[in-house]
Amino acid sequence: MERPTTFADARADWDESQFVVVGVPFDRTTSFRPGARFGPDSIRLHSWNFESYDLETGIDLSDVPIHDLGNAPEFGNAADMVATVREEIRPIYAAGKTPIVLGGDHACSPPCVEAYPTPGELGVLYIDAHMDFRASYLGDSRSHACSSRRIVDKVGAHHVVVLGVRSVSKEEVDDNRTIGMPFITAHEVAAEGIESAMRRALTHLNTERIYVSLDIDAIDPAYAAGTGTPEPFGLTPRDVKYAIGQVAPRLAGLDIMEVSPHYDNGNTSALAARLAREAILRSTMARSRR
Ligand SMILES: [Mn+2]
Repeated sequence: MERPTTFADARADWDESQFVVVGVPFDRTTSFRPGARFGPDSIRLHSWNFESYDLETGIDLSDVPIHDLGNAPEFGNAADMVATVREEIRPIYAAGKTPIVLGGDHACSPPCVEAYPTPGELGVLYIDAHMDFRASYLGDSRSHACSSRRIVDKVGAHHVVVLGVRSVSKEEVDDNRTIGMPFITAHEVAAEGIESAMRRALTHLNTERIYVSLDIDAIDPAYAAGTGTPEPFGLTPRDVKYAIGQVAPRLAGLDIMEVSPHYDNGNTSALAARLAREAILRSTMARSRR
């Protein structure tokens, strides 16, 4: 049996791999309850819960070339982390592979986007309970409260859609009046349905490739309690599964952030692992049809 310290079914070596799992055990910018640094290994552990065969797609993940690079090294401050993660992710894109990044707090996402070779051509679906649109938070422009703002800096406001948001400061709303980053609230998703919401999201994200950044707190705390800043009235796991499926044919990369296992009975880590597997499955299915 494989070491359960790797992501399940990650048997491929680097050269033959198509998907590359990377953990970023960093939570120094967490604004409420800490612990997301333990997310990557907990998600890996729970990934072994699942059958390698997927009933819906007919794909066996043991046939999909997945490589696990392990965790990025220890970090100092957020700026150190950003510089290190950029360098970890850059060769994955350069080799034509798809990064699957496990966090870590949401500060770990912008460097994964910044590492993309042509960020001006990349769309980003930013799934989160929070807008994360502060220019700076507590003196740190690399705080997890600023992550969508940093991504907008890199790819442009018209190439980012925030999905599932329901918590935002007045300043963020005011700033966005001039910047114009599109967002779809969790309340809108509940009212119109995820199919309609994703049609609207993909109207904005008319790029060839799309990166998905998933803050697990986008999903309702009833399903995903193991996170640092739980926010009621969230998306369902099926909403997010559907969103990932819609983006998968154009998937450039995926991250899953803010899983904080010490507030969890295991279900949040299991859900995160399953959604990472869903992205790999749906992307693989889309490739096989090309
Ligand atoms: Mn959040």
